Order: sequence, then structure tokens, then C-alpha cells
Amino acid sequence: MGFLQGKRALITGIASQRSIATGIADAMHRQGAELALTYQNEKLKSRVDDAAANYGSSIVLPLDVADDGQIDACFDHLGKHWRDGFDILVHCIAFAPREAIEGDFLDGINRERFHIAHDISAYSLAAIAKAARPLMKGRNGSVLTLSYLGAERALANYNTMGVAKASLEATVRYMAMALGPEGTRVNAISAGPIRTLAASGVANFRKMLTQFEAVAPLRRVVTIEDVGNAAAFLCSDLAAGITGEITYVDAGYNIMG
Ligand code: 0WD
Repeated sequence: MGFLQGKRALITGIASQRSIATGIADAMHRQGAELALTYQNEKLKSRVDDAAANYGSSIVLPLDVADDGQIDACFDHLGKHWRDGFDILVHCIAFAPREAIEGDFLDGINRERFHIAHDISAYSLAAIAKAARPLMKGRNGSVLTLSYLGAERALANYNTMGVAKASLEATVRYMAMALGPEGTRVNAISAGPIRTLAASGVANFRKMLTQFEAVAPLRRVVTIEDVGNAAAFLCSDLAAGITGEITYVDAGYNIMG
């Protein structure tokens, strides 16, 4: 029996088979969780429908986090399927305009790009958790998001997304404080670089992977399976004492000087 048997999980951010959200959904499914999935737009719907079929899930809902109406509708619908609530909310969503994630930080930033990056990559965590709150209350549930080392170090090209990830990590701590008294934990995984659609937007990503492998103590990059397994653990009762934490799944890269 898997360690997520009896748990219900809503997973956002599946954009392809390479998405980190796919690795998390696979791991949670293996551990016995019942899954619901969201898709950002009609272009991604059929892919997410196929993924849901693989997991034996019939709950597939539209969710563009830029749209408050869709956030409300998503959790209204979910409450109709899972009337007595659900246990796990996985946030695997980020976006910044390309100009804001390449070259000189100040050349690339402006008010609108800053706003979009923070809205989609950081505020959206609070927004969906707020909508999910009544359905998750009192179930020893868990919220999980994905961050990156650029939140705390100045890394070439990550730029405005690094600032948004710093905001995301602070949001994790404030949400942990708010939701802890009702039994809900909130954590982030800071993943090492993985080649996904979102990563292909970051300039010189391939070079970054090569440098990463040379420096990381495990001398390898991490996979979506690595992140998925850690996510399944953090969202399970095995991690009942962990909240407000940023857990590195990065082959040890962040400890190196
Ligand atoms: O190296 C990496 N790939 C790392 C990713 C290292 C560390 C962290 N992360 C983070 C990302 O910043 C993100 O928060 O992991 C999370 C998942 O990213 P991913 O798996 O690398 O990327 P991808 O497969 O592209 O999924 C991200 C998805 C979007 O994909 P695209 O590429 O189509 O933008 O986020 C979703 C979308 O499906 N997304 C949205 N979902 C709902 N509403 C929105 C939106 N407005 N915008 C983007």
C-alpha cells in the first residue's frame, strides 16, 4: 500500500511529459493518491486529459491563474467532485516575459514584466491556496510549490524570476503561519535545473546544466522522478512535522561554495 493511499491531490502545471508536475503526479499516483489535474489553456487540455486517463482520474479542470473567475470556478467544481474536501495542493506554475529572464537585470525589467512575473509565479500560490482553504481545512493536508536557487542567489539570466521566487518562498512561510493552526502544512521544493518547457525560456540553459553536473556533489542533474518522490514524501503524513520549509532537491548543488 502506498503512503498516499486515501489522499486526494490537485496538481497544477502539467504542460508536457517533461513537466515537473508530471513527475509529481506520477509519484503521487504510485503512492496511491487520487488525482485531479488542471490545465492552463485549451492548447494543453488534450495533453492533460491523456495524463488524467493514465492516472484513472476523471477530474480535469481549466485553471489560468491570471483569471480570478477561473480560480473560483475551479475550486467550486472541485468541491462538487470531492464534497468532503481534499488533502494536497501542488503549485507548479511560473511565468516571466522572456526579456525579464535574460541579459542585464535592469535592462530587462520594467513595471509590467515585474508585475506579470510576480502575479503568475508568486501571488498565484496564495490565490489558489485561499480558494482551496475551506476544502482543505482540518484534514492534515499539504500545499507544495516549486522554487529555484535564484531566489536567494544572484544567478545569471534568472533575473526577475529570481525576485519572484524570493517572493514565492516568503509566501510559503506566511502561508505556513496562517494555515498551520487548521492543520495544513505549506512547503516548497527548490529543484535543480531540469530541461522542461519553462526552462527552455531561460537563456544559456544547456550550459547551466553542464556546469551544474560538474559542481553538484552527486555529479548529476536531478530528474522529475527525484522531485516527484520528494514531493510525495513532503505531502504525506510521513512529513507531518515539516512546514514552512524550502527543501533542496538539487543533487547537493546549493551547499557548494
Ligand atoms: O529547471 C527547472 N525546470 C526548474 C523549474 C527548476 C526549479 C524550479 N522550477 C519550477 C518552475 O519555476 C515552475 O514553478 O517548477 C515549476 C514547474 O516548471 P517546469 O515543470 O519546469 O515547467 P513547465 O513544464 O513549462 O510547466 C510550467 C507551467 C506552464 O508551462 P508553459 O511552459 O506552457 O508556460 O506553468 C503553467 C503552464 O502550464 N503556467 C500556468 N498555469 C496556469 N495559469 C500559467 C497560468 N497563467 N502560466 C504558466
